[in-house]
Amino acid sequence: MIMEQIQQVMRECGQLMLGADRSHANIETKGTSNNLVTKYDKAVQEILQKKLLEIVPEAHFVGEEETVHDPIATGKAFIVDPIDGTTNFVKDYKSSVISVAMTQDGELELGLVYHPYLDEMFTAQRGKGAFRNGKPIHVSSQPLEAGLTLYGSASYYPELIDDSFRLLRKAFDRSMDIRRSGSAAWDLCCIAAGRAELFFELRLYPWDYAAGALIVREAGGMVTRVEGGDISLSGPCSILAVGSNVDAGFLRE
Ligand code: 2AM
Ligand code: CA
Repeated sequence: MIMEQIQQVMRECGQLMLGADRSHANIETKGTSNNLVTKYDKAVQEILQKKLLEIVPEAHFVGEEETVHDPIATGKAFIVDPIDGTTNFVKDYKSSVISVAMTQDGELELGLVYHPYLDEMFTAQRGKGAFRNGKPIHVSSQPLEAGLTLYGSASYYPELIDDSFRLLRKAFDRSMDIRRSGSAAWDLCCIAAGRAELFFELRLYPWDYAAGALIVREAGGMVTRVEGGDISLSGPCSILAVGSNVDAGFLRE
C-alpha cells in the first residue's frame, strides 16, 4: 500500500519534470560551477517532502536540496533525490530520475527510482525482490568480458578525476565497452535490470544511491564501496555495484 502511494507521488513529480519550461528553470550553481540546481529540483523536493510525510508522518527526511538532513539512525527516514541527473535535466538530455529510499533504524527498507522519460518505475522492498514496472528483475549473470561498465566521473571533485579515469581504463580493458548516463541512481537500476554488469563512482551522496543500492541487492547484485566494505547511508562514499558473475577485485589492484 505504502509502495503504491509513494509511486503515485513520484509519477506526479515526473509529470512536473516532463512539462518543465527549461528556459525559466532558474539555474544556479552550488559550490562549484558544474554543480547545478534548478527551481524544479527544489519544487520536486518540496512535493516529495510534503506528500511522503503525509504517507508516513513519523518519518525523518533527508533531501539533496535545501539541506534538509534529519538523522536516520532510529525510526523511519526518507532519503530523497528529487532529480538525480540535474545536469542532464538542464541540457534536456532526458536521463534524469527521481529517487526515494526509506530506512528503518538506519537499514534500507524501501527503494524506488522513477525515470519519467522512459516511464520506468524500479521498486524494491527488503527481502521481497526487485521489480521494473511491477515485473521481477534480476542482475546479469554474464562475466565482465561480455558486459558493459557504467561509471560516474566524480566531476565535482578535481582530486578524484585522475583516479576515476585510471579505474575506468582498467574496467574498459576488461569489458565490452563503457557507458555514462550522468545519473548514479539510474546506473544502479541498469545494473539491477541486467542491462550492464559493473558500475562505479568514487564519491556520491546517500540520496544518489540509497534507493538504487537496495534495488540492486534485491535483484541479486552486490553493492559495496569501491575499496571494499559496506556503503554509508549517513554521509558520502564511493560506490561499486556488480552483477552476479563479476569479480571487481581488479579495481583494487
Ligand atoms: P545529481 O544529478 O543529483 O546532482 C553523476 O556523476 C552523479 O553525481 C549524479 O548522480 C549526480 O547527482 C551526482 N552528484 C551531483 N553533485 C554531486 C556532488 N556534489 N557530490 C557527489 N555527487 C554528486
Ligand atoms: Ca539531485
